[in-house]
Amino acid sequence: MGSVAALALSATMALAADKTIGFAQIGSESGWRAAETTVTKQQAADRGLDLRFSDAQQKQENQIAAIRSFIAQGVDAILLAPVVATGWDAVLQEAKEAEIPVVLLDRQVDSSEDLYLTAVGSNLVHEGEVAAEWLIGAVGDKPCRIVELEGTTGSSPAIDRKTGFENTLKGHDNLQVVRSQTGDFTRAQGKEVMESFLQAENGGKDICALYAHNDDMAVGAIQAIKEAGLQPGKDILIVSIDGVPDLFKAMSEAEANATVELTPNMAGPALDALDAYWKDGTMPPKFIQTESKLYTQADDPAGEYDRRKGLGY
Ligand code: GZL
Repeated sequence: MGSVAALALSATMALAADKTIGFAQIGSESGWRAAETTVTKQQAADRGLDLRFSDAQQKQENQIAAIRSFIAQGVDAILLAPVVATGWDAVLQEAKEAEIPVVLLDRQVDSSEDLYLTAVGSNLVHEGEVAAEWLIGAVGDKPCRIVELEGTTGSSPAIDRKTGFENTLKGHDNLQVVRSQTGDFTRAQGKEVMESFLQAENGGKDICALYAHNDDMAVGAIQAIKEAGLQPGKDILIVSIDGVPDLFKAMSEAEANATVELTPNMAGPALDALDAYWKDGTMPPKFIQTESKLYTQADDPAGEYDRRKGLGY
């Protein structure tokens, strides 16, 4: 690295080195969430930042308490992955009054934009559209009864991924969502709800496809489908979102069909925006969008599994 670049890096490190960040994480409900935590801690360490971490066990009240604690500690910035979209106005107002910038990661809030510096995330509606477009292509004009495993009730991914999927199905009357229920983004609940869908739908014989708002619920559902004596990926097509290693493993065994990738590295763009803001007051855009890429069985799922399995999922 040239001396100028080294100087710039050390200047950034020096700038960041005395900064403290509070990270109010949702929990560890999915492989993707675990990877986001791993990557965020690494991104902070690479920048010489002091990261204080809180795991809210998927409870909003715990995240709010963590934010208040970070404010009391006088941190320089707060990262928040908001478990649900509503109920943040008061605590975000307190952070604003304490002049502590808040950056949202991977989910959105209904609060006014002036209560956070920026939000880093995917286009959640588009993810639902990509999943629906794949299924429309896979099914053609065959009748297809779809069951849907929704994410955490009231979370922006659950709301937006449902919207994108169902809007895209409009006009394709042969495809119909016949049952939809939350599995709270977890494998265990994905399996449990899928068992009830199978029971309600003639042992699963009347189900053509599963749309799961994340891969972990899909992996749980795959287990339930196999226990019901059916072949996931064949008897019941499976499309989901995240791109975690175990979904690629299932695809490599033809037990799943497609996933829309969600990068676990939301912290990189978030910390870059904070660096620029601290350096000279640069205001980032209110939304920094990450990529959404579709992977199917044609995209070397075994290789993708090998590439991803060590990345903290
Ligand atoms: C989406 C993110 C979701 C993941 C799930 O941006 O909030 O939360 O898709 C995780 O795996 O639980």
